[in-house]
Amino acid sequence: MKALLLVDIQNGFCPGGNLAVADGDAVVPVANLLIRDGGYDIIAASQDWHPEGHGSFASVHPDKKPFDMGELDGKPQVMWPDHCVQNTEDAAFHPDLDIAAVDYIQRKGENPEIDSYSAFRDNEHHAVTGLADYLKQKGVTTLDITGLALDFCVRFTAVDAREMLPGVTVRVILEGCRGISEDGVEAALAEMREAGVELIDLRTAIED
Ligand code: VGL
Ligand code: ZN
Repeated sequence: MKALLLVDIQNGFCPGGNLAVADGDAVVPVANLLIRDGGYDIIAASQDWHPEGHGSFASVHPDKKPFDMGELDGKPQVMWPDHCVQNTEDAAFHPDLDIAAVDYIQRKGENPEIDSYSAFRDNEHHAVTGLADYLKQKGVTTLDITGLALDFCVRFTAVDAREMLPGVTVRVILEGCRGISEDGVEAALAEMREAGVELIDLRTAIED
C-alpha cells in the first residue's frame, strides 16, 4: 500500500500568506501531479490549525517579534507570525490543490500551549494525532511525503514517520517541498537522511 502525505499546503505558507515560504505555491502543481499519476492507494493531507492567540505566535509574547527565539512551555520555540488560524483563509488549503482527492485530513497545532510541526504528534511528544493509527490500519508500506515547510513540518513529520511506523519505507519528494531558511533546509536534509528517510525526486516517486 502506497500512501502520499501532503504537508501543510495552505495559503498561510504560500506567497501572500502570513508565514509565506518563498515559492511555496510551486509545490501545488507537483502535489497535483503526484495525486494524478503517483499510483497512490491513499492520500492524506495535514493542516496547521491554530486557535487565535496560539503560544507559538510572537504576538502573544510582549517582548518578541516574529522569527525571534522564545520559549513555549519552558522549551525553546521560534516565535512565528500569527498564521493558519482556524477557519480563516490563511488556514485553508491552497485553492488549486486537488483536495477532493484527499482521503484523510490531519489537523494539528490546536493546543495553544504547545506547537506541533509533525503531523504525527506535538513537539514535546505529549500527544499523538490519529495519523499513525490510520496509516497502520490501512496497511501502508510506503509513505511519500511532500509539502511545506521542508525545514519544519516536512522534516518533523518524516522523522516521526520513521519512528512511529516501523518497517514502512518513508520517502520525501524534494521537488514538492520548499523551506523557510537555507540553513534549516541543510540541517533538515541531514537529519532526515540520518533517520533513514529516503530523499527522492518526482520521477522516482511516480515510477516506483
Ligand atoms: C510550519 C512553522 C509553524 C510548517 C507550521 O508547516 O512548516 N512552520 N507552523
Ligand atoms: Zn504553525
